[in-house]
Amino acid sequence: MKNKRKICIMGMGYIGLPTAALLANRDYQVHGVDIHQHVIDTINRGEIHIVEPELDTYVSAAVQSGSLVANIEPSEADIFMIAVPTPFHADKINEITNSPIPNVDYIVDATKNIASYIKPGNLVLLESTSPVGTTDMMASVLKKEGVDIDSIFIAHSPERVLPGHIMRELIENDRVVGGVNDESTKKAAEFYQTFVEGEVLETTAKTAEMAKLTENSFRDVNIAFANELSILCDDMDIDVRELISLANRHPRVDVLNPGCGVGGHCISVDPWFIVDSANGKAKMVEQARRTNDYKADWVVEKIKNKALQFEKDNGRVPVIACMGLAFKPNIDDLRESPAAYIANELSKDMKVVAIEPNISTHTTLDLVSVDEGKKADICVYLVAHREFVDIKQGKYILDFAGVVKNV
Ligand code: SAJ
Repeated sequence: MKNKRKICIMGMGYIGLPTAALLANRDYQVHGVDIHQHVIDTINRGEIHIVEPELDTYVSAAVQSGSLVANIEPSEADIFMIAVPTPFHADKINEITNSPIPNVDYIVDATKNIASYIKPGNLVLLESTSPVGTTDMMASVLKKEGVDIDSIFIAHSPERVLPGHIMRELIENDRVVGGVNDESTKKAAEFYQTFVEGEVLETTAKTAEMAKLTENSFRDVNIAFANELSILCDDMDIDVRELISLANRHPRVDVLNPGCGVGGHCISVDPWFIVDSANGKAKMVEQARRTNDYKADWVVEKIKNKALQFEKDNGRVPVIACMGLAFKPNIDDLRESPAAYIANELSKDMKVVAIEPNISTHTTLDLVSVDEGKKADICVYLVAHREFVDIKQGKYILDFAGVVKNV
């Protein structure tokens, strides 16, 4: 058997696991690391702990062939990849912009964890979406841990795959790669070229970091425009989806879809990384974030008003069915989900049932089936899951997800 290149991937989440499974099926020997023992056990059984089309097939094949092994500890490798979350600090706020502060502690911890396994000639990659300067910071952490950073290669290549299409996009998307120096950029680009069919675009680490934040902020700003339009149209009694489909017939206009807010661990988070470091200069990026967050509160108010109307008409408080909790259609991911936020807010003082076909339990909400949900007094569409199509229209239906046509 020929010698496979070894890769140690830190973080077996939405990016780390698909990447590990793909590479293990592409002639790499993969060592996957996670801090949760149940994640390790699940992967080593050839199973998955997240919902992502095709991922199960890749993981079970990789584990069966022995080319993917998960462990709580890192191991020696030719390539190290860090794909851990970058959340916010729970207890700190940027006082200039009154905005959340990115928390890169998981990156620092993962970097410290791999330090003693690194040997000259190794390539260390950061894939986590990160504030500008994080790759350089990672290099200084390695240096402090005693790694001779002049003898290794360090680069950032932000992941940019769309949940729901990860296995395809990992291969097909163009990839931005930026090293802490030219040699690192070259080494990292060579690695990505072994499995990426899109173009591998070389730049610096800082530009690569900012490119990723730019992509998600671009989308956030454009969704904020759609969400603002939906609020204006509601006042004007105009169907916003009809309006947008008409405006989009202009050859240079492409308005996105309004929804109940913006969620997920990417678009609702990453723009704050720009705001945090911009000293009040990232005005449009900041306003988009606030508009998209406000949309969820606006939806809560709309539902409460509908409930009052029901009570007036029927002399009793309604049961409200929240259709969808995930942050977008046809996934099980509830991270930063505006739909889950809305259902939780309503359940504080109203009778709420939740319908989320992609999960089986919820800690705070009462989950019922799609058919049960349809029997509720008020049906609120928060996410356009495929199970929700062809739903009846009615007086007590609110559609924030574009499920019901011409309500
Ligand atoms: N949304 C709308 N209206 C739209 C499109 C999306 O309200 O027209 C909402 C969704 O419902 C969801 C949120 O925006 O709540 C984000 O969904 P998304 O599908 O736009 O994006 P994500 O968060 O699943 O993935 C994004 C992608 N980035 C871009 O498209 C620029 C993906 O390529 C990134 O890899 C990913 O973030 C990431 O990991 O950063």
